[in-house]
Amino acid sequence: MRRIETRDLTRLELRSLLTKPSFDQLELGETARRRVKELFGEELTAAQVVDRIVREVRQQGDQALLYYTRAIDGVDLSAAALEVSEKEWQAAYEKIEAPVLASLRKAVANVRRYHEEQMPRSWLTYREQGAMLGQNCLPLNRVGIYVPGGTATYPSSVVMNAVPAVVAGVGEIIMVAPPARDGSMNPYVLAAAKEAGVTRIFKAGGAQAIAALAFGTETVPQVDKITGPGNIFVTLAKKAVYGYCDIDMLAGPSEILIVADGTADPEYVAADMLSQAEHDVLASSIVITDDAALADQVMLAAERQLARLPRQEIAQAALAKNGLLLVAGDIMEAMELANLAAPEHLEIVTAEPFQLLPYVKNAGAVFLGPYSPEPLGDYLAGPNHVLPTGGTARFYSVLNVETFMKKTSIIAYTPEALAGVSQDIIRLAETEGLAAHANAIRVRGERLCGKSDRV
Ligand code: HSO
Ligand code: ZN
Repeated sequence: MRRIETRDLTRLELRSLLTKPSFDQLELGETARRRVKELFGEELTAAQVVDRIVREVRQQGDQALLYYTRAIDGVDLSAAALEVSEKEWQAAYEKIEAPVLASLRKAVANVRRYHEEQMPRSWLTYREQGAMLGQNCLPLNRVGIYVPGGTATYPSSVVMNAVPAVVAGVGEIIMVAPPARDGSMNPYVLAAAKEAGVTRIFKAGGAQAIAALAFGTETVPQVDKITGPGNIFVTLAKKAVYGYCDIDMLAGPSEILIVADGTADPEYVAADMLSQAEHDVLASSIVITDDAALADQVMLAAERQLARLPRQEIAQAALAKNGLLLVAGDIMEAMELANLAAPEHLEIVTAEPFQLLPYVKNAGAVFLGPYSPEPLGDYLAGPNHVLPTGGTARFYSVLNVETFMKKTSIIAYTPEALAGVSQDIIRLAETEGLAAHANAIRVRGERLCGKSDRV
């Protein structure tokens, strides 16, 4: 982990240190490259692999989906076995511990309660002469949720994706997740899906699952929007199908940025840094402080705590690559740099954290004070943990109820109200050379003002 004083760096150096778009890392590692060559018989980039898979699933449906499930996940399924049966789903409850189920239920309840507050309202209002204008907020009809496999199989993410969709009133929530080699699904993920309100689950992962959701196959229904994080193939596939259906965002590795002053406990700060570092070797954990001694203490505490972690190797690699202790001139400079980084998670651990809140311009989620550690938000507080990464908090929002809704505007004019604006519309239409537009107003002229000036 590096320790740097901001006064030793130029503005440009600071910027490049703090802003690393996740999509720059969308390249294949050595093993993946070898696997691609085996599978396709030639060297392809990740984007080329995804283009091919998406095209084939779009054209051949189940056949291509099952082929890639066999070739990539090593599971030979029939079309009939793609969907998780109700019996298989229920059996998950026998495999999980009662206290885990109880905690899951608590998480679902908190997440639901929080998201209910976000529900947008439809509205209708009056304008001059009886005109009415409004906006209807409608849920999407059917959405797809992607759940990754491997070491990133998180039941909590199932809850975070599905519950806002349920609150929004989405008709059907289709979940996809890659099956294990023996064709089974993670029982915690299945139970979380049931508790959260998922409608159907299919055993499919990777770009092939995203394509199946976007275009539909004989077995997998087509959805209006796909949410949920995934690996490089999933992320590129979401990019490729965007426009055919909607997507939430392009998710990258987890990030935490902690703004701390001398009042912060270095053990807490180090623990919170490690909580994100253990997600992924590409995760980023940054502390910005105005107290040089705190930076030194955090460094020592992180080393000590790291040695005791089961996922030590991952966390250590993450800290070595993207771990950073920045010593700033004062706390306002720290806030400015935090906004530049636009982190997924921003913790403010200072004497008066609320006083700094108005200065937060770019962050997925903000955690205030020493008793709001990031994992509280990951699991239980209620706000969503699907957040913008890679600096995209500059323009993306956290996943929320409106992610699963769309808005339709409503216009209802009376003859008097239309008469009042006819001349303006005609003038604007004619300025654009659109005579038929102008005429749609003119033909109503007789009724509107008692005189006929139809074309
Ligand atoms: N911190 C992750 C979400 C997560 N953490 C799931 C634990 N489980 C999002 O950046
Ligand atoms: Zn986490």
